[in-house]
Amino acid sequence: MINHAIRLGADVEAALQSGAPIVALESTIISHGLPRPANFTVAKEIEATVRQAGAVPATIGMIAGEIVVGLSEEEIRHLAERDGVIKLSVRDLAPAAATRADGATTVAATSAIAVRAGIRVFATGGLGGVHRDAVSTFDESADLTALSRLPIAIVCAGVKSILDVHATLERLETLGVGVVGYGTRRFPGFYLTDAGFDLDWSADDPGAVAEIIRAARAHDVHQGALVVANPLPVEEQLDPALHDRVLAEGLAGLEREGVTGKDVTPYLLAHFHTATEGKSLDVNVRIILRNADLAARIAAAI
Ligand code: PSU
Ligand code: MN
Repeated sequence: MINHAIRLGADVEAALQSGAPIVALESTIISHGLPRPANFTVAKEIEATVRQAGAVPATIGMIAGEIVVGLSEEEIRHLAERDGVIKLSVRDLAPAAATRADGATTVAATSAIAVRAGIRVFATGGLGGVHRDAVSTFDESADLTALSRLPIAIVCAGVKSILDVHATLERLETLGVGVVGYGTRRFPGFYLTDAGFDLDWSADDPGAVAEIIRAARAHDVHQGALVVANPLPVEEQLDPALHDRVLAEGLAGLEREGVTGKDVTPYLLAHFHTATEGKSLDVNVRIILRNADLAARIAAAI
């Protein structure tokens, strides 16, 4: 019989016991979102950023069938460098565990595991959402449904700009996921500062976000997640003309090469990273590090 208990890293276990701030981090961004060898370096930088801002990082993933909250450096290297690491959404966790797979957890799976472990703040790059051709493919990220039922604050630069952002915002509303702009009432567009849509709520500092989280906990009425949408400064965004051109090429490539389902997002991100000669990679890294820093400050302020 396999023991299927979730394993906590030593730092995470100590922080949970003492009530120290913790930030959950996903591993799909490492295995499927960023190219090698930058992915391993960036994963370490993300953790260092969280520590510098006063919280304990808990990178989440699966090693040989075991869910780990607080992967060690060697385990992160393993997920970053090995071929055959599986992209795991919530529904994949049990079959992957039963077959002792190595897997990287998406936003959906990472948030579900974090909440189970007692962690309530999470940092990533951009959320999954409704894909542009969803009217015919029904391709909508399980991130959305996971966030509809999980009490976690997720710091991100909005949803990935490869998606139908407007449809995704509508779905977030339907699913009851809270959205608050960090220092803005405009929804950010991941690589781009502004995706072109207004938000109803904003918060200007970590304390203001923490107050929203405290209110939600005290009420115990709203069960869904809080998306803290943290835009890149305009001078750091990807050039919008370059963005639109590369995205159009990438979408055409999906069609030509018959890419569907869970391969769509990794395909488009990889296309961006090669077609912009690394410019989108630099932007993606900036996004993640900024979000990791903010998430740690929010966790410390709660
Ligand atoms: N954000 C990034 N890079 C990524 C992802 C998010 O900056 O690679 C990953 C997350 O793990 C997210 C997943 O959950 O992409 C969404 O994939 P899909 O569209 O197949 O649900
Ligand atoms: Mn999908």
